[in-house]
Amino acid sequence: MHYSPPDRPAALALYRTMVRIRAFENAAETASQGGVSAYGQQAAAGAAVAMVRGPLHLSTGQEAVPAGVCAHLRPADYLTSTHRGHGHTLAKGADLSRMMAELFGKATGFNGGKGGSMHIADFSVGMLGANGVVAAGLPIAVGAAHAQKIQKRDAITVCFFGDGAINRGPFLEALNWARVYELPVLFVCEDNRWSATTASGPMTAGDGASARAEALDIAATQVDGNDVFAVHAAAGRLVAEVRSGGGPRLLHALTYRVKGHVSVDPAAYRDPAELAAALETDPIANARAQCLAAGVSAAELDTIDAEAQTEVEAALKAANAAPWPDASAAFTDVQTTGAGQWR
Ligand SMILES: Cc1ncc(C[n+]2csc(CCOP(=O)(O)OP(=O)(O)O)c2C)c(N)n1
Repeated sequence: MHYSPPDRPAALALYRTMVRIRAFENAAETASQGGVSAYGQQAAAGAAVAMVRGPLHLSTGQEAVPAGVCAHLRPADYLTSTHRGHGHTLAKGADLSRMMAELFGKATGFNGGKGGSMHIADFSVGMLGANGVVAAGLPIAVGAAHAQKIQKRDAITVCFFGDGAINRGPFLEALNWARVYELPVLFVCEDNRWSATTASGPMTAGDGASARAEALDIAATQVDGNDVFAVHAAAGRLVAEVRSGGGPRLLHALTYRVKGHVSVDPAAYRDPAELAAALETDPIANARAQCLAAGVSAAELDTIDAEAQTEVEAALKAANAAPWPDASAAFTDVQTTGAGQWR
C-alpha cells in the first residue's frame, strides 16, 4: 500500500497512543492476577489479592487501529466501542487514571466503580460506551450519527466492532440504515481473526466486512491494521469523506488478537505457529522501526515508553488509594424495574 507517512510530531503522537494502551493493559492484566478470578478460581494460598476482578478483554497487538483512527477525531465526535475497548477509550482521549480506577472497582472510576472494563463510557470526550453485547455498538453508533445529522452538528461518529460482530444481525441493520439516511458514520472492523474461541474465517460466508459493506453500496477500504501509519492514512481519507457529508464508510483493519479471549484464557485452542507469525508483525515494534528509519532517535522513543510507564504506575497507585464506592451508591445510575422486592 502507498501512503504518505504523517509528519514527525504526528508520528510520535501515534506511537505514544499505542504505548500508553499497551502499558495500561499490561498493568491491568498483572493487577488481575492472583486472588479470585472472574471465573471463581481460587488463588494459591499466599498469592496476592487481585486488584482487578471480572473479565478483561485485552487488545494487545491491536493498538494501531484505535491510534490511527482516533487521531483524526475531535472531542465533539462520538465513538462506540466493544468489550475489548481500553484502546478505543484511551485513543479518544479519556482519562487513563479514571479507567484504571474503574477496573479496580473504585469510586473514582468512570462508572463509580460499578461498571468495570466492559461498561466504561466518558461522554466528556464523546466516548459513548464499551459494550459487552457483540455488535450492539453498531445500532447505537447509527442512532448517534442520525442525531448528529438531524441536529446539523459538525461532528461524526466512529463505530468499532470485531470480525465476529459482522455475523450478527445488527451489523446489517446498522449499515443499511446508515446508507439509506447517508449518516456521518465510519464503521471500523477490527479483524483480529478470532471470535472468542472460534476462528472467524471458517464461520464467515463470503469475503467479510468490506465485501458486505460494498454490497450495501458503502465504500470500504482494507488496511494492514498492524501498521499505524497505514491505518492513519486510510482513516484520514475516510474520516474526511464522512465529515464532508459523503455518507458512511467502512474501514476493515486486518490485525491479530495476541492474547486469549479474556485475560484468564490461555488460548490453547490455537496453533502456536499462528501466534508466532503474528508476533512478528507487532504494531509497536513496526512503528518503532519506521520511526527509527525516518531518523527519530531510539532515546526519544524510549522516553515515550518511560513516560507511559510512569503514567500507568501513578494510575495504579491512585486506584489502589482511592475509596470504594459507598453502599448508598448501589442503587444510583442503575435501571429500576419498578418492582423492588429483589432489594
Ligand atoms: C450477542 C452476544 N453473543 C455472544 C457473546 C459472547 N461473546 C463475547 S465476545 C465474543 C466474540 C466476539 O468476537 P469479535 O466480535 O470478533 O470481537 P473480539 O472478541 O475478537 O474482539 C462472543 C461470542 C456476546 N457477548 N454477545
